[in-house]
Amino acid sequence: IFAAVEMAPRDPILGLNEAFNADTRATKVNLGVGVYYDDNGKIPLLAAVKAAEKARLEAMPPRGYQPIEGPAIYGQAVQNLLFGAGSELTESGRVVTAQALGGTGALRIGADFLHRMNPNATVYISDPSWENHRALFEAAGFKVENYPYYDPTTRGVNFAAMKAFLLGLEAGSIIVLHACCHNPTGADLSDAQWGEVVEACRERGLVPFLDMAYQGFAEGIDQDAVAVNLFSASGLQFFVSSSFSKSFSLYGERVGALSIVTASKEEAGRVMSQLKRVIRTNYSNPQIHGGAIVAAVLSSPELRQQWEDELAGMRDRIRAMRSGLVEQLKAKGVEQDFSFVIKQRGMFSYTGLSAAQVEQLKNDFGIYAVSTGRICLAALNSKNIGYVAEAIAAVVKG
Ligand code: PLP
Ligand code: TYF
Repeated sequence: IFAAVEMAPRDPILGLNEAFNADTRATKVNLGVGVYYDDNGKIPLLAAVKAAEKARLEAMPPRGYQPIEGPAIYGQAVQNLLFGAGSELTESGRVVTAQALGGTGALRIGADFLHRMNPNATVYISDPSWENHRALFEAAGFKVENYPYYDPTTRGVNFAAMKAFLLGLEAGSIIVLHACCHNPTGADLSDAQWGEVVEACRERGLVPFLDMAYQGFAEGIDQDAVAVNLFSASGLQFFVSSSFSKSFSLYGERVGALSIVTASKEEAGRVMSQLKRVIRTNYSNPQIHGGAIVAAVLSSPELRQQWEDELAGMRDRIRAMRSGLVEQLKAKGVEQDFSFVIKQRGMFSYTGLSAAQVEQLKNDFGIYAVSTGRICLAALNSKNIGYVAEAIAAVVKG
């Protein structure tokens, strides 16, 4: 049966973990995968999560099947985060939300649903984008192309090229947009540019798919929802995938959601019926635990406040690591200007390090980064930042 099965390539990011784990050097640092570590290098268990989990364990609830789309309290909590509690959209019944297996699962049920509707549409992702976007939409059956995004000379977005490209697309094209904290570059659109993207989507009849995997990691919950808010105000229909892997530090619980903004309550009913069909044929209904914790935190005013404070703590620590790295590189005599690292948002920086320099970081220092030069700032801490700065200084000075 398996004689002709070829070896598949490893995921370029998750594959790094295997190499990192096999490395026996005590000073090794994993700047590859996008995971938030605290200053002790540990993945935190948030106090708000701990409190909600404790209450659940004490209640010992039965474990029946969930509704296909997850419980209503979860969908409501997700909508409040994205669109604002009491907003026109959340009240209108025009939005459908389904719990999903992380942000990846949300993207995938969205992709499967879209493919049933319009299998011939092309999906456009940013150049560059999260490694899994292309593979995921291709696996759902779509043709996937890039739209212009990052400009290595300015280390920002080439917005003129992006906009011109969008304005040239065929109606019905699906455009995947990073709602905030662009992965891998850390370069986001300005609010005004988001407004222009919304108008381009309207003008060309595009299908916007916002990927929100880092809400709260740039400026704050509401501030990071600018793109979602502008699309909401436009009256257009669009998709949003949410991930709580990072913002709740619940990676392995696989908690996320897909929200689809439709034109009317009646349309929402039809859309949900089809989305449920997609979910049923994939995994039937979502798991209970992680979603129940997120819903409990978001629907308790005290826990929600505690979570927002903890999220702000993660955000501030990443920012401190950004400025710390820039300072230390300067202190180690690096002449190249790295101040762009401070302006980038979210967990990542596109450092401009070449694949050869990344290889040298690994071989000579046991520091693992993605071959594109992407590093995860959230893996730096007060103990390893000096070592990492010294290593980067060594490789850039050649
Ligand atoms: N989208 C982007 C842009 C991401 O960086 C990630 C990271 O994991 C995801 C989606 C997937 O989220 P999850 O880990 O919740 O599946
Ligand atoms: O980009 C990252 O590092 C995170 C984690 O297939 C991740 O988004 C990476 C690859 C992957 C799934 C998650």
